[in-house]
Amino acid sequence: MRPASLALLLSLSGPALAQSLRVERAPVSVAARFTQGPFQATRLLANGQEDTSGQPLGLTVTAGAGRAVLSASPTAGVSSWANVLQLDVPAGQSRSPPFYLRAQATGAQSFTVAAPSSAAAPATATFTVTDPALGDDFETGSVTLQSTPPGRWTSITAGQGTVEALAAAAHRGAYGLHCVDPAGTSSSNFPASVSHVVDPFPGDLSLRCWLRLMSFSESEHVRLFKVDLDAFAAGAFELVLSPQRRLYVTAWDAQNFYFGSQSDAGTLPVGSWHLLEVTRRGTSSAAATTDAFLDGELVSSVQPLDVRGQRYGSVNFGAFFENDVTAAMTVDVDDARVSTAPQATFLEVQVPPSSATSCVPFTVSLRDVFGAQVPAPYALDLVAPVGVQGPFGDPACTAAGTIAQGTVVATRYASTASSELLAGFTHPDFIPRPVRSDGGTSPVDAGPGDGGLADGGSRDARPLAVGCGCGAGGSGVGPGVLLWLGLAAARRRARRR
Ligand SMILES: [Ca+2]
Ligand SMILES: [Ca+2]
Repeated sequence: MRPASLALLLSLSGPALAQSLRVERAPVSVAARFTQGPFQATRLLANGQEDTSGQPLGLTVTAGAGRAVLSASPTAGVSSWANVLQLDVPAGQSRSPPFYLRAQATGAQSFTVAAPSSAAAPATATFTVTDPALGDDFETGSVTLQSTPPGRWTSITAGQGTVEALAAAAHRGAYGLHCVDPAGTSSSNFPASVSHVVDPFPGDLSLRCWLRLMSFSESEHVRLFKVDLDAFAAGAFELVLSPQRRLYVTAWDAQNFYFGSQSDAGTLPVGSWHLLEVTRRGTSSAAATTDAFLDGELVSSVQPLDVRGQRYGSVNFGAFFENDVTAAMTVDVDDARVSTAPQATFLEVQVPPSSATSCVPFTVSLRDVFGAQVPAPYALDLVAPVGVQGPFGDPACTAAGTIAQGTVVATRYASTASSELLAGFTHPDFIPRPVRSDGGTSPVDAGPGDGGLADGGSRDARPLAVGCGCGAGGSGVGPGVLLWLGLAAARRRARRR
């Protein structure tokens, strides 16, 4: 992704050779608490060309106090971040050093670039800050923020191994993250992972990625996801792969006591892609839950803990930590995402029962593991099943039917001789959950106001209402129904512990 160019024209009066400044930055909207950038200021001649002939030019970059902090390095300690940053455009050069931003509050924000030694009026860049979130499909081919083009992560920890974006590691798109943790001999316990150090924040947090375990020595407990606290006094929670490839989640409470169990952990197969998720919810109460899901099914849960007061300091994916460096693992990661709310797990396709035309409508939505509808994290191009043309965006089946980022429920159309095939639309980032609609309620969550988890209902208060699966040719109980009954059983097991 190329940085969007935002022209900040500063009318520089006086003798300065620079006639204007331009600031380039990546997104128009940024996520709070995660490092954004790099940004760079460029001085331009009056004709718009870069000015490489000028004298040194001092710049002051200012973000609103309490709203955002700035730094010349994405990996510098938290203390080096401030809301005012001094930079110099060197003599004979047109560009400032790169600089980085951490927004601390959501909503409309800005930072200002000024050249105080000149008579230029300050110029302001505005952007929208969303809730804390990080997403990387690795399609830049880069990993860290300081790479060219920039990746998403503040650092790589490779120890004696390697961490890089490779085509062979892609689950979706052109690149994925390839992490090799060899059988080491040194004392390093940080084998092969990517990290993002965040401006500390508390609250609910969900992590997910597609992961393919290529090899594993099965001799050690290795942390795949790890969320650490800002003080590094202890972790917050983590997903562990143990020697029999059992996956289980662990967590620390507010007193730094450690909880976790392999008793009902799921098993991660070797050589195939799987969707791994860990969700922490209820952190404002004395009973936060931390659950791990394998391909949308609950596989491990830590008993409710009081984690109030914890503030997250970093998130990590890959092979983050092992007690015994002789453990070895190679793992591929793609579509890694972090957010404060549970994320999309399932792609649900609903087909109305009476669709006899050649251009047939159907609805598409994404749901999290708890059944709530969630917005599309990016624009979705669905994959049509064999024998179906589409999806289209119009009832005449003529226009492209990409689903825009942020869409919650979309109606799309497809050309097919049999509407039975429509439930076969897929997207590689989500678990398919085809539903034969009876024209009534959705199978899991009727949406806002139904008292389900999306409305703040309690963990197990959600009625496990399921679709009837009774459309033409339906078996009566579809895979989605079985999946949700399985989740309910897993929850009951978790409660019994
Ligand atoms: Ca990718
Ligand atoms: Ca190792």
